[in-house]
Amino acid sequence: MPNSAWKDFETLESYIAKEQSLHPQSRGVFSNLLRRVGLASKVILSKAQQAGLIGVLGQYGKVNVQGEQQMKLDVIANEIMKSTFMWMGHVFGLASEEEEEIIQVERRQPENSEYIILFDPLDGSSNIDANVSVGTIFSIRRRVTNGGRCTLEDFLQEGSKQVAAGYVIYGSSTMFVYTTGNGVHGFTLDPMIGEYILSHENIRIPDRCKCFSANDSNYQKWDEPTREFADYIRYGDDERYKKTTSRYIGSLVADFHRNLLYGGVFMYPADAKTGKGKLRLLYECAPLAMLAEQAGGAATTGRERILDIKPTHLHERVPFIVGNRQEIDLYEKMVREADRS
Ligand code: AHM
Ligand code: MG
Repeated sequence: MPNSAWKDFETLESYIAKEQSLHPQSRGVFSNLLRRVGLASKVILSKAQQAGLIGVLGQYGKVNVQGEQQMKLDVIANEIMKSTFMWMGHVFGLASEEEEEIIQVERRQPENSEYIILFDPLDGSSNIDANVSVGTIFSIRRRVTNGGRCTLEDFLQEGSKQVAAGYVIYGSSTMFVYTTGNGVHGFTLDPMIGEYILSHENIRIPDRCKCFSANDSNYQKWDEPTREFADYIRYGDDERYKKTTSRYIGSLVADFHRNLLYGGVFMYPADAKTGKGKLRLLYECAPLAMLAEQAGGAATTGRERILDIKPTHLHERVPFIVGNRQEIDLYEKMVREADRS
């Protein structure tokens, strides 16, 4: 068989269309939104691949050869995400880690605009100078108000109300991973043809705790049950953790993605003094929690399921422990026991 033989691969486009055809009443609006995330991610990727060059060129007066102002990559990624959805029908509002306020999308017929999109345009960007994997996280929800403009209320919804969530990881290969509540599916970008190809259908977190992921330098700041949990997994005698290894990149999408494929637990718990976590609920924790649950895992603060939290503000931070169901149950049990004593 010659190497050039065409094989009919499942692309992101065709897969989304197939999922849409399961809902005959669907108008394809939502499918279009997902496709646009795919498109935006390719534009972000093209910029991320010039990361080193942007830095180098930036030293010379911060203006590139085209005479454009040099910008940090997370700002560039934010602009790309905004412009991708700003003029798209049916999108009513946006929220981004990079923007203090919600972004209104002006509509002549607001009654036809039923979706809002939240995103972290380039998570882990502090690692980018060291060529570490970064990612774009997104969450799609239906608006809940019916006025002419979207309001904060449209955004402050529980994660359980998400209609889709996912991320793109820009790593040794680029992958688009998403769920619409019907399993988790992963697509790998074939750079030669510029298409995402289905490579990981119906991802399930393997039932083993291969990786334990946390920023260990915070150990002294964690509360007692959290330290107990970390010690139990890392140093305890439980057979299940004999082969567990510590792995922490410090880039959420990359840490989450590895654990999704290998099994394990990632945690960014609260600082015991402030009671606050670091990661943001609406566009970091909730989308990853939906993916984890759809893959058979779970996500918690220790006291509450992440998807049940009713946010009170846009950039709210929560403790975030995510991974295999068994480890999340164990952590919640340790927290409950500590609360009782
Ligand atoms: P960012 O959104 O500003 O990139 O910060 C979030 C990142 C996550 O990617 C990662 O899990 C975490 O911060 C790492 O934090 P730390 O350096 O404290 O371990
Ligand atoms: Mg982030």
